[in-house]
Amino acid sequence: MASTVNCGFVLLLVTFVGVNSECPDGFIKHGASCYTIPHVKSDWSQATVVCKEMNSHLLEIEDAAEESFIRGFLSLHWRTYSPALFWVGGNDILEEGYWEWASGKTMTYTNWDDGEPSNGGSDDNNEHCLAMDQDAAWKWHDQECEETRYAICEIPITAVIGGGGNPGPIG
Ligand SMILES: [Ca+2]
Ligand SMILES: [Ca+2]
Repeated sequence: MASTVNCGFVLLLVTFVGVNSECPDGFIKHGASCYTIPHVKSDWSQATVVCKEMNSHLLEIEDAAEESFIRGFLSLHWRTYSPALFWVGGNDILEEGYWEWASGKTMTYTNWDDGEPSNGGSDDNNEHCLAMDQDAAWKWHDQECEETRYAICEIPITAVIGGGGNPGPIG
């Protein structure tokens, strides 16, 4: 009787601690999200799939604090990526000049580099995906979605708590 009660208590404790303080393996926590950059290069569309396969989505930068964290992360780790070019979830694929996140959320915070988004200039008109590159000091650029970059992936903590990926201990 007593051991059954203890077992239940321990399981509850493990579950509680797990959902509140842990990101999935390989992700690091900042604010209300977990982040990772897999060492996998692809075009922008495939980058959304790379994140989805890790139960995450392509990064959505929602304020200066989040961008500051990402820039710090990139500044520490960009040398392990070659070339140091990265995809973020922003795009104007559906309607030129209307930038939104891959989830469909409206983009409320932006930090475009001077002259960006350029849409490739008057000759090309084909840049619809948001990139953060080391050679642009991480300032936002629109680039051709077919180019090859690394995906920056994000999981909101609420999604981790909500589960879907992790069934937890078997009772
Ligand atoms: Ca565009
Ligand atoms: Ca551009």
